[in-house]
Amino acid sequence: MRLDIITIFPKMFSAVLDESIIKRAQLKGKVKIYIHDLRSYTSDKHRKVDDRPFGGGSGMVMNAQPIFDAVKKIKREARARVILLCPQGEKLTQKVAKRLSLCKHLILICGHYEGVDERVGEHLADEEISIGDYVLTGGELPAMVLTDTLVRLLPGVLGDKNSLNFESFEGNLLEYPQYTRPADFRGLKVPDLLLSGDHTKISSWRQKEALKRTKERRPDLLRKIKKGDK
Ligand code: 9D3
Repeated sequence: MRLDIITIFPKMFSAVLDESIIKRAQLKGKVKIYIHDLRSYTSDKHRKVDDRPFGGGSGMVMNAQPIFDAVKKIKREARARVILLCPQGEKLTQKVAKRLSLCKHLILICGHYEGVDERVGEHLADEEISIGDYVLTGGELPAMVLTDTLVRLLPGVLGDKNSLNFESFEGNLLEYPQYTRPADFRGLKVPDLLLSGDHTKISSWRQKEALKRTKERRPDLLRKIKKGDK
């Protein structure tokens, strides 16, 4: 997979993308990630990338020109699906991530300020994605969240743990409680059953706990399972 990310804050990305699993995925050649500074595409002599909204109102709106030109230049090298990260987009779910993880090449556009000129969403982006119903200061963190969830789905990035069966289960039930050593931490004990070595019992305990937690904390997920959603 190739990812091109267009942003006015290119420095924000290295702390996330150059560490841990995403770093390893890049080194293994599973994903190529290119960060593009939007300012280098502006035709404005002061390198401006935003302006006041037509019709008035507070805040600034990002200009269409540098974004259109950046995408055009990137697409000259290879065709790609263009995604605008914005609060009005389709909410990112594991299902959306799986669909996008099948794309060979994505261009991610990070908005900032009060928003992006509507013509970007209407005439340039193939789709718009939000990461949830809360207000951020820009699309950079959402682009990193999307990148993270896509990269871990690419074949060969995680181990064989990453099977589709396992993932569809994981997507709709919360995980069972996990413990590691010591078995007694300052008087707080690990359930005896987990120390028993009886894997049949352990497995059914985990299933029961996962279901119990999901009922308590995320009943919406159980309704989804009943409807056959993934
Ligand atoms: C004035 C109305 N605001 C919309 C709720 C304007 C606005 C707020 C924040 C416009 C852009 C932003 C910056 N956020 C994003 O670009 C963004 C975002 C988000 O704020 N929440 C969840 N997902 C995303 S994806 C991009």
